[in-house]
Parts: sequence; structure tokens; C-alpha cells
Amino acid sequence: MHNIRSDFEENGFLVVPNLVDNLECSDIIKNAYEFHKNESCESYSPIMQPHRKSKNNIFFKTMKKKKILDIVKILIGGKVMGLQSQFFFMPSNTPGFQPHQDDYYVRSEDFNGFVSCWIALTNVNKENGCLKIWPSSHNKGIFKVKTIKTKSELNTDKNGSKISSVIPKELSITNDIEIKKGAGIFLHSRILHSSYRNSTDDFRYAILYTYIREKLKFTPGFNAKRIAIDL
Ligand SMILES: O=C(O)CCC(=O)C(=O)O
Repeated sequence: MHNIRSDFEENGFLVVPNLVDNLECSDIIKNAYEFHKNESCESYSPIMQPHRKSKNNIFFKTMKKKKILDIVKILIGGKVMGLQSQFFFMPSNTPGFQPHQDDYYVRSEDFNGFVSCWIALTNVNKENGCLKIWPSSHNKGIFKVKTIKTKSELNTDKNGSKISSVIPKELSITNDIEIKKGAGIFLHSRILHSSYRNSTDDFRYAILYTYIREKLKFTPGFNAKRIAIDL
């Protein structure tokens, strides 16, 4: 366990199997469809902040799972606050997310004090839209961005897929993170990552949680409306 911080500091990400079990995966997906139905959503845009939609729901319970919080605590040091959750349906033929750094949006007061945890709720691979990571890109500042104008590249998250980081030439190595259902990837706030198009006939479900060290300032965001909460 004690090596995870040095691995994370070096690579900017950490893969951990079995963060949630099969039952929890199914429960999260089932509840996501219930929100989708109750709110008469027209598209399969990500559900923003589902942990706040009702008291102590499965999204919030998972956000504060001890197994996850113990790891986040090691990675960021100090008291862990919950910041954001986002559920992704990723239907068939949805383009992936553009390369980006989460801290581009959040601007944490200390970029080592903010991490994301992306959990696969179905097995993920290059075909159905796993994450792609540029290892060790997290120590190079926040990259310039460009706006994506090609409509076919925009996915169901209108905000997340519109802006793409300009990738520095020296970052030529990438890792495709193919993981099993229930596994998670802890992402340093500034690690450059994207996701592949879902070119299968099935949905690719995933949930993202972000965490920040207590008392750090951050950008709430016009759409995300982030609020740091006790867990
Ligand atoms: O779920 C995905 O396809 C990518 C999500 C992501 O990279 C993010 O929200 O930061």
C-alpha cells in the first residue's frame, strides 16, 4: 500500500482492481436509468453530480467507500473532501473524450491535492471506449487548449468533448487502460487523458468521482457547480 504514492507521483495514475463489486456496478447503473427516466432526459448526456440527487443514494455511498477513500488519502495526504460525481452512459458509437487534464477545469489551489477516480462499470477496452493516458504528463503544467469544431468528434458531454489539450511533442508514449468491471483508475489532477469512441453495440458505463484535500480552493464551474463536502 505504501508504494502507491510513489508510483502515483511518478506515473500520474494508478489502476486498482475490484474497487466496487458486481452488485454495486449493477445498482449504480440501475439508479442511473431511474434518474434518466424520472428527469425525462432526451439524450444520454452524463448525469452530473448524481451523489446529490437524493439522500445517501448509491452514488454517494460509493463516493465515500472506505476502500476508495483510504487510497485517495494516501495520494493527496490530509483530509479528503468529495467534490464531484458524474455518471457516463456512453451509448454505442459515441466519440470519446478529447485529451484533457481535469485540473484545466478545477484549478485546484494545490494540483497535488486533487484526484479523480474513474470506475469502469463494465469491462472496458479500446473497442468500447477505455481511457488512454499519457504517463508522467502531470508534471508539465496545464497545457494550452484548442476548440474542437468537427461535429462528429463531439460526444454526449457537450462541455467535456469541445475542448482538447494541445499535446506537447515530447509526450509520445501513451497507455490504453483496458480494465475489468469494478476496477478504477486514480488520475492525478494534471494527467493528460482521453477516451476511445465506443464502437460496439453496447453501452459503456462508468462513473467518475473527484476528491480534494480539505480547505483547498478550486473553481466551482458554471455547469458542474462543484461543492466540497464531508464524506
Ligand atoms: O468516461 C469517459 O469517456 C472519459 C471521462 C473523463 O475523462 C473525465 O470525465 O475526465
